[in-house]
Amino acid sequence: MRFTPSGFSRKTLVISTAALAATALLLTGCAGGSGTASSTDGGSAGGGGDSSITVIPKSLGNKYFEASDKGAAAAADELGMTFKEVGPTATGSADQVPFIQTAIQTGQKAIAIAANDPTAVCNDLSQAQSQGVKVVAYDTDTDCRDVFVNQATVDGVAEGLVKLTADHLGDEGGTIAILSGGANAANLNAWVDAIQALIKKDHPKITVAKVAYGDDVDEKAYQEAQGLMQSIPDLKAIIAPDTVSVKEAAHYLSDTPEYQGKVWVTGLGLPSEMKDYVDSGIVEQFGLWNPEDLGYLASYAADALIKGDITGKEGDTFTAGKLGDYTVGADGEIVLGPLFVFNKDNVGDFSF
Ligand code: RAM
Repeated sequence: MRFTPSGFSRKTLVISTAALAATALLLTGCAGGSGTASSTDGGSAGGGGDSSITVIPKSLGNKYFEASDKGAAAAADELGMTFKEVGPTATGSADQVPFIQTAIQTGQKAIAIAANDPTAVCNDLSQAQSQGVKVVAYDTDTDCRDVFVNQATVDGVAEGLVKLTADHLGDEGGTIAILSGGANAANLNAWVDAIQALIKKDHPKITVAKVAYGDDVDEKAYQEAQGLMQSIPDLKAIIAPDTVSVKEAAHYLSDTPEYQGKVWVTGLGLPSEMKDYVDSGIVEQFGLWNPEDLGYLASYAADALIKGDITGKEGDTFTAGKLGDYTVGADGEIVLGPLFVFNKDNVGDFSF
C-alpha cells in the first residue's frame, strides 16, 4: 500500500507549510463568478523554471482540498514548477470558469481542476487545450482533459462503503439514506450510482430511502442530515461519500442524543475532521485515501504531460516522485490506489 500514516518527510512538511502560508494570503482579489474568492501564488513553494501549474479545487475552504493542494504544491516544488491555487468559495457549476480563463491569459503550462460540474467547464478547458495548456482532472473527472487522476476506482469506493454498512446492519438489513455533496459532481454521482447498484444486486434487505445533497457547505449538509433523520422514521444508517457531508451528519448526530445508537453514519471523511466523532463513539468507521498524495500525483502527471513523457494514451508510464511509477489506464485514467478504512485504532495516525 502506497501511503504512510501521517508520513511526510520533514523536508516536504517545510514546503507544504510554505504553500499553506501562501494559501493563508487568500481573499485578496476577485475574478468573477458568484462565490468567487481569490488566488494565491505558491511561487515560494517552487518555480524558477518556466513550468507552471494552476490548481483549481471544487472550492476554497474545504479542508479536503487544502490537503490535496498542499500535496500538489509540494510536488510542484520538487519539480521546479510555479504553483498557484485559485478557486471559488461556492460549488456552483460555472464558478470555476473565470479561474480557467485567468490561467489561460497568464500563460500557465498546466491546469489541474476538480470540476464541480464536468460539462460546465468544458468549453473553457478545451480553449486552454487548444492553446497548448495541459489539463489534468483530479479528484473528479471532466469531459475535456488530457488525463484524470482518480483517487480510487468507483467500484472500490462503493464496495468499501457498502461493506462497512452491510456489516454493521447485519442479516436483517434496513432502511438507509445517502447524503452526497454537490449534485453535479461527477465523482459523487458515480459513487452514489455504484453504491445503489451494488446494494440492489447484493443486499436485497437494504433499502435506500433517499439521496440528499449537502453541496459541500457545512450548514446545508447539517440541515440535510437533520432532514433525513427526522423524516425517515426507520432510518438505520447514512452513507455520506463526501468529506463535508459525513462530518456534518456526525455533527448533527452528536448534537441529537435521540438518534445516537439508532442511526449509524459512515462515508468518506478526513481523519483530522472525524477523530473526535470516532473517539466519542458517534462514528465507528469511514474511508478515504491520502488527499495530499492525490494532489502530489496530479502535479507529477501535469509535469509529465508538459514534458511530453505522457500524452494520456493508455499504457503511458511516468514516475511520480516518492509515490513511484504509474501507468495511464483506459480513457486516460490514473488511479492513486485503494480505499483505506479508518477506525478508532488508526484515526489518530494521520495529519490530513
Ligand atoms: C469532498 C468533495 C471531494 C470528494 C471528497 C470525498 O471533499 O466532494 O470531491 O472527493 O469529499
